Amino acid sequence: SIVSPLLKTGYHFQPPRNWINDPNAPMYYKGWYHLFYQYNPKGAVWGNIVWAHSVSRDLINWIALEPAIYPSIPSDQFGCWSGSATLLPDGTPAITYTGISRSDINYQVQNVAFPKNASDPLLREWVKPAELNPIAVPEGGINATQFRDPTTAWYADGHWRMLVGGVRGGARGLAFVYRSRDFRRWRRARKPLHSAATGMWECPDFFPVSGAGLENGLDTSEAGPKYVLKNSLDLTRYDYYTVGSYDRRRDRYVPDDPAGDERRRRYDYGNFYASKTFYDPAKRRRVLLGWANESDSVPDDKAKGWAGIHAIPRKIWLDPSGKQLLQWPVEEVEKLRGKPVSVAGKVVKPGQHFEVTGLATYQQADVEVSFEVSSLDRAEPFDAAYANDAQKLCGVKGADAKGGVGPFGLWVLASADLQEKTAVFFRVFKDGYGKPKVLMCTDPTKSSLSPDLYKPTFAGFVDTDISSGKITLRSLIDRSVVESFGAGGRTCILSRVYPSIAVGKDAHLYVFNNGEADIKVSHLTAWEMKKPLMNGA
Ligand code: DQQ
Repeated sequence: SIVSPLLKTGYHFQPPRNWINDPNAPMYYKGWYHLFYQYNPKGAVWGNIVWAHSVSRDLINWIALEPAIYPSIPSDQFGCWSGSATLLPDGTPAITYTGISRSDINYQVQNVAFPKNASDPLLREWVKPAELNPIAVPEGGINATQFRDPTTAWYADGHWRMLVGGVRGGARGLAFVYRSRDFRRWRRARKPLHSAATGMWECPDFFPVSGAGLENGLDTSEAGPKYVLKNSLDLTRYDYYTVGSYDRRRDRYVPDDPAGDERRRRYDYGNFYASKTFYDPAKRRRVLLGWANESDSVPDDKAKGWAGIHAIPRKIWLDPSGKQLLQWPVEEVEKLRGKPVSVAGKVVKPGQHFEVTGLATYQQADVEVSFEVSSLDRAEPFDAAYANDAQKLCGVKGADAKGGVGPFGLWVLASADLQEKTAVFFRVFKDGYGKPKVLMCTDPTKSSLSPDLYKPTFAGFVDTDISSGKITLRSLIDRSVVESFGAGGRTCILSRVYPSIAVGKDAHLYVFNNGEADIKVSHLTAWEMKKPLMNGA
């Protein structure tokens, strides 16, 4: 293989081998975090899907258990696809998930499973009551091949509700609402919770959030001042969300922004899909988990023997503006921080860069930087043609394209000769009214000399006030993944890269400035990251 086995991530969630995709049914139960995930026990490509199962005390150290949900009844005999957990009023969990009941057309139905022994905090065994399953079938004209991924249910006014993703007329993505009094018999509501002209919705997620700027999470059944609806668009393979209101009587959701479904945001502007949140009562927070696919080739995945990781769990809450979410790696990841090095008050002149030194390697590191731009005067004019396409803009103006204010940021997983480097950076423009517009990018076009890699440039705009000149960046570097949080988690970008030289001790870290304005690194700290327990790997 051209891709080195040394690129296997260390502190991002993954099993020792084989294919993984969506996180399923995350929950906190009797002192343990449970995470199930779509898994192929037989290889490093998608197929033979079962629910693998891991448990953790801290969302960072993981212990692998036996697969929990696997084909065993007629209504899941050809696959156990994604689903969610709901904690019932007596404290026991229920899992709802999609089963494939016919192999010829991937016929999809929804099933329910309960713990065999609810007093086992590890929830090792699950039963699927024959008299209940399937709990929902694609009746009434529903497209049976596009009907999946039940959400965590919530309770209101005497009824449970849960969503199932689907599509109408081939083009209108939607979230069906199912209601139940007893969590056993479910009935579809006539109208979906919401729909939009986006194509199929996979893995919907719907949850209340506390008021603007409040960090505490809400249980899925609590009434929130605001709600978030997320769906994973099969067409683009990205996760989108809107913030809005939920009418509990009518079971309808309305985005706050009238153009909400067109102006929807992404959790992550990089490689991040099929995500799901859960409420963590232990720390009163809502946590987001997501899947990041590989971007090397399928033959490489087979040769490596593994494919797919999960992003670092992120705490999420509503931004003070109320318009978007903020995301931040769960605080527990900081337990992995080893030796730090710091830089303070260092100015980077136009066209200059410097290396951050002092750690043995920068292949697994947590880096936090505060930048200060000397002046915004030289910001380039913003071309409104890119208003809805940050990624295209960054494709045109990559890390090496000289600018006014920026591009400035980090070169991570860089070789000493800079032949290989992944750039994570900002670039500031000025719109027609002279208002600064901030772009955040990850440019992996120089990340590897290896052939046959998919190296998309990823980018998002950052809704932050940069008039003071200040902006922060955090990057979690883990061998073949770079997960970055701009401006305190306003814009996030996860990117997979596969360096061929910038591996092991040859992975370096630099700060660069390709703009015309001086940039000051007010503070930078980089920590070596230790390896947690990772499913026995
Ligand atoms: N992955 C599952 C589906 C889901 C898709 C199958 C999203 O349930 O729609 O592995 O990645």
